[in-house]
Amino acid sequence: MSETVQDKVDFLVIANRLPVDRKVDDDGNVSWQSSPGGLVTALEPVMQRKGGAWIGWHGAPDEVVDPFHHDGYDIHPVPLSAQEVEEYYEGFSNATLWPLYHDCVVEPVFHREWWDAYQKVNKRFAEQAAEQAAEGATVWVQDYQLTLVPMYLRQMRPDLRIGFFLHIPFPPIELYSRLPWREELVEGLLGADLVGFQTPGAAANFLRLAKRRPGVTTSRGKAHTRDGRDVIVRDFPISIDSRGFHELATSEKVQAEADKLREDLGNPETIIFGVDRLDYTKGLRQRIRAVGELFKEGKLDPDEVVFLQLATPSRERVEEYKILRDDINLLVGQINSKVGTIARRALVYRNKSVPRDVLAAMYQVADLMLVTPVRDGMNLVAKEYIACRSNDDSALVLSEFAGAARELKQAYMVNPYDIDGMKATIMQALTDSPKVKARKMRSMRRQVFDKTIDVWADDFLTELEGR
Ligand code: GDG
Repeated sequence: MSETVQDKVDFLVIANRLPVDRKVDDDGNVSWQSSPGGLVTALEPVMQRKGGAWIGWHGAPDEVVDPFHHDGYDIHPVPLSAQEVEEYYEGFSNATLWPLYHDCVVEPVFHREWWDAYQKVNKRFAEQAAEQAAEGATVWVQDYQLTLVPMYLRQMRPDLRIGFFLHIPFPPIELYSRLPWREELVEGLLGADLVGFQTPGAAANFLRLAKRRPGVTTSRGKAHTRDGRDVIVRDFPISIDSRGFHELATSEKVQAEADKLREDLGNPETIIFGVDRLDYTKGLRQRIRAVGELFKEGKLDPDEVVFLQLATPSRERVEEYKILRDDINLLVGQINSKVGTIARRALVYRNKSVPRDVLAAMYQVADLMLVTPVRDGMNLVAKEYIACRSNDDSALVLSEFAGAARELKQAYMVNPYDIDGMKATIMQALTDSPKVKARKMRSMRRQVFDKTIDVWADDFLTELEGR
């Protein structure tokens, strides 16, 4: 395959961010390295096979970066100004749509200037794709930052096959209807041939809204548009590179890392673990409160049990995230001042990201995994734990409000708003017999190793290209 950027391609992915991170060495030489996300792992082989291109922002404002060839496919960086990052990304995407789509767990903020920027940037992404796509190409648009792209792209290039996948929940009509631009976003998605969601419930919520558009009718899993097209609407639950995670977690390097980690934590009998982006949708306040109370009440003994919580910094310039960070720091401080000792803390809280092998080691040592979002599209952490942890004497506590709860039915299910219920379930997960836990783990492992990220990508593209 050629090493130069192609003029036109048959397969394009459009996402807010590129799948590569820039590295600058000591001599100032610039190189780009694949960012190790699930989406990249799933789509790289597809793009290499089809000769594809990825369109997205490279992460630095006010800078134009020329397209380049990377690892078998083309990269087309889309420039964003500092003001656009503030208004389109931090504003409309992360302070309007993100909370609105997560059941308004914090109040969504509506600003007309943010909406203007959102439209402008979505148009730019669509224009870039229209330029790069060969006749009849397949274009796969990712996530809530780019909801208008299918509509713009169809106006520019009706010959394309356009798919859209939403990684986050899609809210019920009663909440969605607050959005001043609710019609426009529904029209945006109806520009696609296929709209995928994480769960059937999200797909049903969208179909209910589509049906309200003038001239649009719906029938099982389809919206029929004014211009006579059928838009398929259904769920495609996303997954992970299960084998890749398992191999990493059982490698010698990670085993050594796991031994070191256990030692660093003071070789406790039981390790409880949580890992999330520091986001208010992840239920951290409730989770930390529940575990803190169990320590305070003496149900968990700090001489035997450690709760390790990793919270990866996220969206730090958005107001609600600053508030959350301060709240959690305070809560952790309060708990640790009452239980445990300075030498041995009950709650080990780390507010920084770790390399993937360290994360795999954390999954490996975790006897109990807590995944308790108040709302989550899927939640990959739950699946990663199942793929990495090889000991059968393990348990996953999972919120019923995560998309993953539909598939990981054998998890210990909780309602994160019910702190007493969550405490009781955590204790049950810790004290159930090894036989019960082993049965649950085996069943969830089957699920996670059967339905991998490749299956997800294949399902979506087969449906899209079969049209
Ligand atoms: C959105 C939706 C949906 C976290 N800390 C570190 C680290 N991570 C990795 C995890 C996992 C990923 O980040 C988080 O994925 P989630 O699915 O849990 O959550 P979101 O970021 O909110 O993702 C979600 C997902 O899209 C996919 O469609 O499931 O519902 O909200 O992979 O492992 N990775 C490393 N170090 C860390 O410190 N290396």
